[in-house]
Amino acid sequence: MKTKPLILAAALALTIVALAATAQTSQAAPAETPKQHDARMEWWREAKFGMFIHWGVYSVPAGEWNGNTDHAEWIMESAKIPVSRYEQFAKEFNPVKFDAKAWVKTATDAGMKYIVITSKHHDGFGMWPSALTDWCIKSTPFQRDPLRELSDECRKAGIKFCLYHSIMDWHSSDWGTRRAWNDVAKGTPDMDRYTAYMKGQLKELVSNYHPGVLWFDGEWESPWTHERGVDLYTYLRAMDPKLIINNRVGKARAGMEGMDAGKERVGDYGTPEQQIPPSGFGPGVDWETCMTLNNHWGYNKHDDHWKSPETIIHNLCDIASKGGNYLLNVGPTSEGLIPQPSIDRLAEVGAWMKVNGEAIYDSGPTPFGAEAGAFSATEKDKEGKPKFKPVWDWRATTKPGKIYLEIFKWPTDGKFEIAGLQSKVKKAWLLAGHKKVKVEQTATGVSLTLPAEPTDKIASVVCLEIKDQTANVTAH
Ligand code: FHN
Repeated sequence: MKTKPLILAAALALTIVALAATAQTSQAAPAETPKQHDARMEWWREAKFGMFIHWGVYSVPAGEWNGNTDHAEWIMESAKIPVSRYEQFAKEFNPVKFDAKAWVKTATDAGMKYIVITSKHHDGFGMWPSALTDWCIKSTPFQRDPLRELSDECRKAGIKFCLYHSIMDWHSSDWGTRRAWNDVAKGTPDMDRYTAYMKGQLKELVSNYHPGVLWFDGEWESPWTHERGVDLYTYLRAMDPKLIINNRVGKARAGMEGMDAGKERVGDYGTPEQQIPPSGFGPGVDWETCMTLNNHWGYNKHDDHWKSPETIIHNLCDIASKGGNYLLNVGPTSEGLIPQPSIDRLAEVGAWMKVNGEAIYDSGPTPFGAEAGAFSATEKDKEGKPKFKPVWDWRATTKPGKIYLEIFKWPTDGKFEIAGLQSKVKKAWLLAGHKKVKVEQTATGVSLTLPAEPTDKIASVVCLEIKDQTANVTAH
């Protein structure tokens, strides 16, 4: 067979495989080639860092009920509050200090490129003036539209406005698993009627606020099925072909690990929750770790267990080194304020991102394999994965022709060895201050000579400009 037809045959085979792969990850998607899928995901893949906002009438009790102070957005369920009593919180919800511009500034000052805010959490309360129910912001003294104000400010600031929407709805008479304490529900649950109601509300949200992402949640209960997820995904993507939808629209998510298991899957990216996977998932598999800043998603006035800026920045580097996004949560008060400890930490993260964001935004995963960071995990599980959160000494991210080293533990002798790097390093410098770094290519890789002191107490970044577009690395 002549070479040319052979190449054509190979190209055709590759295209068929690629289309099949895309079809498998979003089997219900309107027809979309890999190129069109990449174009749709592009802004999200470049963004890397977003703000999650859990805000609703549950911020009124602020985590406390009958002496228990460990509640938050689940308080209706966790305290089994009769829905008729829970509805009174709406009459007390009047966030007069809400300032969308200030919230967006907190996000952009942190280096965040998108905001995902709860339009409706499991309590069913709509944070916008819905025409389909009175169980929404219309029934509060706060006669404004916070989603309108926030989406407008996001647009002005050039960041993406996105919405979290719970499939499960503890308030609706039609949600399939009715709670005993739902003393306002009428008749018997009807999931077809509920799905039509939810689709109607989602149509309001997509048409009025044009979210970049619909972040579904609350999909785990049995009334929601894979088939309903596929139908909803298809309905929404037809409504807005640019819309990105996470994997919780379907039923394939393997618990808090967040990635799809099995064949019946739908949605555009995986959603690990409160955890960072031990490694990435290879090219074309998108994922985003979501995390609280303290121990609660919704506001809890007693929760002062705040993550340090060091933990947040190390998490951000670790997640980016594995090819993921980081969605970090704030839980505003019923007055409309983001807690000051959240603002303070995010400001410190933003100062780091201002100098080092080049290593994170639009970056690719480490070329050295997920465990090449001299981590010291206390033990490994049966698959050999680190069982407890490993302590990383350094991480790496990439761009065409570049490797970024995010160094957490500064070498005392000034020597930083990179085993296995075969690519020729044309030059290297510290992102902070652009000070040149001496590079020696050795038989086993590359050795850097670093200044005595790190440029940053949390993570100092060295950029290596390499001859190859993609780093050539021998097995680590
Ligand atoms: O039940 C929710 C919880 O309230 C919160 O919204 C998180 C954030 O992703 N998701 C669910 C718990 O997995």
